[in-house]
Amino acid sequence: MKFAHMSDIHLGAFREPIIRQMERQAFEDAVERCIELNVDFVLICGDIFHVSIPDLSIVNDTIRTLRLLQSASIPVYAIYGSHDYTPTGTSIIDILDTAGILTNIMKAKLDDEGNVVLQFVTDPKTKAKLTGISARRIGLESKLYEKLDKARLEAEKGFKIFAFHSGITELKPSFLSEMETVPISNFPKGFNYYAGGHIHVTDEFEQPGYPKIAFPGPLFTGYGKDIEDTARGTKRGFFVVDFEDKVDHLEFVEVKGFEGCYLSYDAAGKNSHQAKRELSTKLEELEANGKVVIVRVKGELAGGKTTDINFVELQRQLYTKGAVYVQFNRFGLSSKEFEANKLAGEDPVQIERNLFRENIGTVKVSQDNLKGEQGVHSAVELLRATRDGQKGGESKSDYQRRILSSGIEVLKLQKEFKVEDKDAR
Ligand SMILES: [Mn+2]
Repeated sequence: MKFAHMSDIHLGAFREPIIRQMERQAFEDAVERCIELNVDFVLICGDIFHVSIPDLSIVNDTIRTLRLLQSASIPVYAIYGSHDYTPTGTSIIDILDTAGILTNIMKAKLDDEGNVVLQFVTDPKTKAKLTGISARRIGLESKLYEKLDKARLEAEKGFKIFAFHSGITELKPSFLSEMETVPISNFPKGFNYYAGGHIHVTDEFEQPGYPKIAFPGPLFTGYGKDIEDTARGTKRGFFVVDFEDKVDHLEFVEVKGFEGCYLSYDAAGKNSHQAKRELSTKLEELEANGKVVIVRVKGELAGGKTTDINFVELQRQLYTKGAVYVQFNRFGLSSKEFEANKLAGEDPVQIERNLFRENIGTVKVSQDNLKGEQGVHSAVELLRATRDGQKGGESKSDYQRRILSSGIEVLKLQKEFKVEDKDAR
């Protein structure tokens, strides 16, 4: 018996049509591989979509792809990720669950003492038992782990899979040191397989009491750093897990989303015009045809402004050479003469958090949850809530109401604040 374990597909992460097409194709390729490999079921551990209410065209394509599995009688099990979870309202994952396209395996209840009791979903064919914990608002799922009735889960017999969408404190990669994580001891022991999501690095681990913990990493790419890593040769894909009464074998199945090409250029000590000329020469030497080209430019210019380097022109140069998509990563570029507003960090969440952290002291409010580190949290969450754009077909007033209520929820203002509902009157 075998199942596929994938996560962090991030459908809809890119705006550019060409990358969007690759993203869609990568997911379709993955599904087709699952069918060829004759897996018994597919488990997706969160972030299927990049946002909780994606564009309908993306939903439509995704359903079409997932229907291929349905036609092949391969069930799909899933949990929410941090991206496709919504604190208010209904997530697209709920809709797919209701439509029978996939099964959300997080079935949680609270008992009288406030403990979190999880139910198992049994796969009809293999009798594998699945349960897990979806991601919640940043860090909130760690509270669920603390209140988890582990003994009940541990007592259950059979082949058991625990799905989660969180980092594990003991297994956190160094570049994600800022990320909130859950200590391994808060996971129930003795499951046969711990199916992870959220960490965008492919890896597998063994810990005492936790025989196999695996993160497939993004199937395609989610953030800027992902696409850079892929362009540099990091393999993307998913795991296929062979099992009987325990895991026999774990195999990584590669899904090639695109051919990549990467250049890192250090402008340190050059003036802006030298840097521009040199960079242009180096780009000319790249084999860019048919490839996704990622260029990282860093270092402190000895003279001139960073804006003297015309990146639009350099981009055009690569497109002329046949590149399918070009991205310049230049947050590491600065100038001795002109101090640009520069923010350090690898992933967007970290950059945003650093920016809020630098400025939280200037915010004068009475609520404790808006001050200090908690205020930083609230700000990150509020930004995430308000970033969600108006959907096709959603009226302006519905959109305003949705964003307003997400904002109120994030800032924990429900009790003191009433939404004016002009249309309802
Ligand atoms: Mn993700």
